[in-house]
Amino acid sequence: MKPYSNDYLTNLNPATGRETSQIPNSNSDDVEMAVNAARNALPKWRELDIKIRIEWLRKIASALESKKEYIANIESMDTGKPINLARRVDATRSITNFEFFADYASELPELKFEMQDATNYVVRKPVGVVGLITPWNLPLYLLTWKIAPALVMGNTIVAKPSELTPLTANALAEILKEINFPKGVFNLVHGLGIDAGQAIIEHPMIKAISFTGGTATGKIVARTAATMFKKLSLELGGKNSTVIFHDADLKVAASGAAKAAFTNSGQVCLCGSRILIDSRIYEKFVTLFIKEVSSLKVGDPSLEDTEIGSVISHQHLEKVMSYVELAKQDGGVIIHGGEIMNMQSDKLTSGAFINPTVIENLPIDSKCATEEIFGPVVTLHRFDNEKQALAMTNNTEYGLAGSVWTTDVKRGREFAEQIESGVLWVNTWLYRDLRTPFGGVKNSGIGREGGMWSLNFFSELSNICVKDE
Ligand code: TXE
Repeated sequence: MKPYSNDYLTNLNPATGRETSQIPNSNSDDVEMAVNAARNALPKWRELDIKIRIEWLRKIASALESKKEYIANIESMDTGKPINLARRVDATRSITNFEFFADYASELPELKFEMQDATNYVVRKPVGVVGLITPWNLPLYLLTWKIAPALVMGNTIVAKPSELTPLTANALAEILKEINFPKGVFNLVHGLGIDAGQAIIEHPMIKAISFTGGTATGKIVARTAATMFKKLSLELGGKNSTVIFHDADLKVAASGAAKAAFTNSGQVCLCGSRILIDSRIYEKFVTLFIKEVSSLKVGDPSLEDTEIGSVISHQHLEKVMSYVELAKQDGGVIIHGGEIMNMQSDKLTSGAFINPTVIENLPIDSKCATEEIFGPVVTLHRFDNEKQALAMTNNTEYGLAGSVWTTDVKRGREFAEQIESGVLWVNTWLYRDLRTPFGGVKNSGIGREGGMWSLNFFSELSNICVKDE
């Protein structure tokens, strides 16, 4: 769609540095047009029987399924993540998001509360036109995680993906056209956060904002949306701990900790970027952990056996490497990686590759151990007892996720319950049941997504109390 500004942004493949596309640099005029389309489509869409909307979710899922390989390829191209990760995680979960909310919404219980002489009927209505703003790390996965519940609850949408990763959102919009999805129900706007993004946040007709991205941006979004009394869901940054107790199965824990640290080059808000290890098994664990990290294949994301691709951009690479430099100044000892990787193949010489980096000997309150780096960098820390481990785990301004590794699962669960975070795992990581509440506390955001929490966010509940005759 030609933007009013007639201005375009160049989109790059971060692994090769090559241009992949020109995307509209849309502004508030384009957002106005998108909101009008959403508003005009709302009456018909919201009046549809929910069963019809559920059928549409299933049609979208099967259309995505038929294009899964294409989706995986362009997601890998747009983000620099390995093709097998884009297929196994991003493309697969994007399809599952539609299937899950179709199933979940078809089992919605009727909400009724009986009194002695009256009955309360709870009616669920759509919010109206909703704004979805998403980041570059899991582009289609996080966008569809919002689209599916928003649609099934009868809302119409204005969505803006990150300007760094527009391709799969665009592909979804094309697919919706191909399956004759009702016009105006889903409206995609590309462009910068400060222009198109800000215009979405500010638009008075947009009644709810679901945002996933950085904490700093989350603050800006909240400032605007809160005073307009918009419903607001903020999924922000994280600085999550991986806690290794002395009785853990160290081989399993080392493999789990490496996955939690370096999946998607550490660019997942749930990544375990600070590893807290019982002193008694520190050396044994670190040896096993470094063996896992050294075996990770960093390379061309388009190759099936690549496990670590590029980071999202050179700008982000500079940010991540600035933390590595800082770590050295703070007395950190780099025991793996720590350098930008100059890839051999010509195709990748302009890519943004960082060798998975492991740093020890840093104080637990150092910047690298408490600020979100959002790259393939982890810090290792010792603890002598559970009390100390808990204090270390909770001493960040974030509160999103964490994992605990121990063969005493009762103790592991009790420890996890004391962590000030929203999403915790014991002896696993990123193992997800979509019915569960997902989200964080402190600077990791407000609200929860998933199952009933998503449906409640994207609907307004009214209670009708009827007195018995
Ligand atoms: O997020 P941004 P980015 C963290 C991580 C990362 C940082 C920045 O620390 O380094 O956030 O990542 C739009 N009004 N996470 O650049 O800048 C923007 O265009 C309205 C954690 O992705 O917050 C994009 O579409 N919108 C996170 C979206 O907000 C605005 C995952 C996110 O951009 C805006 C990704 C504005 N003023 C990054 N400014 C997680 N929790 O998963 C920007 N945007």
